[in-house]
Amino acid sequence: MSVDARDTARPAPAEGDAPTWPAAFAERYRATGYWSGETFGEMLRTRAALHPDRIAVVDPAGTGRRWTYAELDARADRLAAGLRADGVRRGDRVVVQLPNVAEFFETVFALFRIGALPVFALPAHRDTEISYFCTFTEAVAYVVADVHEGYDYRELATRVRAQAPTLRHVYVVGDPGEHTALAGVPVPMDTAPHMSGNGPAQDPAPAEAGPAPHDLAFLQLSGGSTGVPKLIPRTHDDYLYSVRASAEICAVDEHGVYLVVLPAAHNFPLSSPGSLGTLAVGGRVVLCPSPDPDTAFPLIEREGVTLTGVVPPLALVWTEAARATTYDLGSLKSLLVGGAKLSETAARRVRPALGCTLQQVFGMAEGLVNYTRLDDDEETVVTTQGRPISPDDEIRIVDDEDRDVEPGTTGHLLTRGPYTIRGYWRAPEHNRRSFTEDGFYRTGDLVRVTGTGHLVVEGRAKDQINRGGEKIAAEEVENVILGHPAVHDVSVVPVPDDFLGERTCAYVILRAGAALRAPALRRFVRERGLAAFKVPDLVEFVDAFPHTGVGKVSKKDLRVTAATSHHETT
Ligand code: AMP
Ligand code: DBH
Repeated sequence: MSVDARDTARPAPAEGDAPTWPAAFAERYRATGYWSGETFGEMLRTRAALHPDRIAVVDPAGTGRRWTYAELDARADRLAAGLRADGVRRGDRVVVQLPNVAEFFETVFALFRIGALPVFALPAHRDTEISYFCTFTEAVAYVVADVHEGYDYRELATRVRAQAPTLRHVYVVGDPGEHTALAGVPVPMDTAPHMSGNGPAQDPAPAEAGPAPHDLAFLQLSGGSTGVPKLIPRTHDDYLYSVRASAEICAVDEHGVYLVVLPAAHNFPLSSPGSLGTLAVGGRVVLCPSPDPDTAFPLIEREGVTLTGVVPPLALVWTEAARATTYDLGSLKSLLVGGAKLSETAARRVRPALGCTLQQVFGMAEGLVNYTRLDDDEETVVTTQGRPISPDDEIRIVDDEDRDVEPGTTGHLLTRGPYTIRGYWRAPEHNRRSFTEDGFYRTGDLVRVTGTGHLVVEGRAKDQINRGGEKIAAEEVENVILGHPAVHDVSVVPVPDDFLGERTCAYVILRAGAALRAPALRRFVRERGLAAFKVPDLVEFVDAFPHTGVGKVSKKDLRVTAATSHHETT
């Protein structure tokens, strides 16, 4: 079926939510075959038809569940029918905040089939972030777990519901409390018959046709550098290309077993090559309820895990734990490490400790992902952050005036390509700053390119803290702290940290006569309902900030101060 034929059969989603690729680029990406004209819903359908009985998802929690491709496919259809009956429509937004449980895949594939857009929240997000996602995206539904790691998401949902007028449904995995159980979403009678068999379900009725491949599939989150997180609109075509190409680069095939160690909704474990890359080639996805070696190592042995992705601090913990472990990690072929810079020292430890290949991955939810390749020499693997997925990923390294720097020199990384967005969702003003006029994304990373085309991350120009792979926009935390009555001004900067790479330090100027101690300020941030990883690790009270020549607060100088001064533990 041609893309055009589909277009006339259904209404297009709201125009203008996000800039897209100019027609000439889109044509080229289709002609080269990067954009294959398939949706995620169709991808799963195809896999389920090819090998219905192969295991797709393993959720070891509780008594353990193993869903075959046919089962995942049928579950996605059944839930899609139920959600449709509840009024969830193509183009609607649904905030999904689930831990690493099998229902994550049931939910997102159901939404993919409807053409409703999951908004991928992280389990760590709290009132501030979730209320923002729900109101800004005008979400119609919110999907949560009941209780996870001692936190009751149903109570969060109750509070968020009171704030977000568009939110009609809260679906809960587990005990729903006052909300609706995801497992109890009723299946309308007329769709039930084809859901009951083991085989793939029939095509849905034309009136409820799903999305086109060039439609948005979901909204991913950006770590960002602004007061509120930015939403990243990814299409079926572009994302499916990036996950398939990633699977190829990481040599994942139907025998691949991927362990989801990081939160399942994060772009790295979702797509690099992640769960979706693994499902796209018929492999097996194993959910890891917690990233510690005591949980992960037994699963690696039992399930014969062949690859997984972790952030640098976790890579350190794992290499340390591997020395003493009694579990057999022999099935592990490669460990992907990314999200933050991996030191060369840490990189050198991976192979000896874990007996597997290291693949560094430097990626971003906005698109561009770089991998060291399996046939790269050891020096390249331990000293670079890889090279782009696609021959059509365009890379520019520029100075502050957007002029190309000399080859091999460090500068700002700009990129454009077949799976890098052309703009954030509903953010026209921000887009003018974050993208060049000819559509390059300003990554905010300072990078140099080696003679072999590998990228080395040398620093960051964006106002962000990278806390072991968890990104914190300084402005978001500053805005919350400014809400404290005793605070006159605040500046949040990174402090180097041996384990996390960076931690956050809030420099605070108090109002004249005001008294405030660090613990009280940290409690204030937490109580405002910000994710715990955004609560400043350190708080320093000062009388003034260093200023730049034009009178702006000099974060550069503050960073140096933060790096060189002795901090009291707060
Ligand atoms: P986000 O845009 O929130 O998806 O975060 C992506 C950012 O994470 C990149 O722009 C980098 O700043 C950082 N990042 C990801 N992987 C690496 C890596 N391997 N080394 C250094 N920084 C990384
Ligand atoms: O940090 C990231 O966002 C990231 C890291 C590695 C990412 O999005 C990815 C790989 O796809």
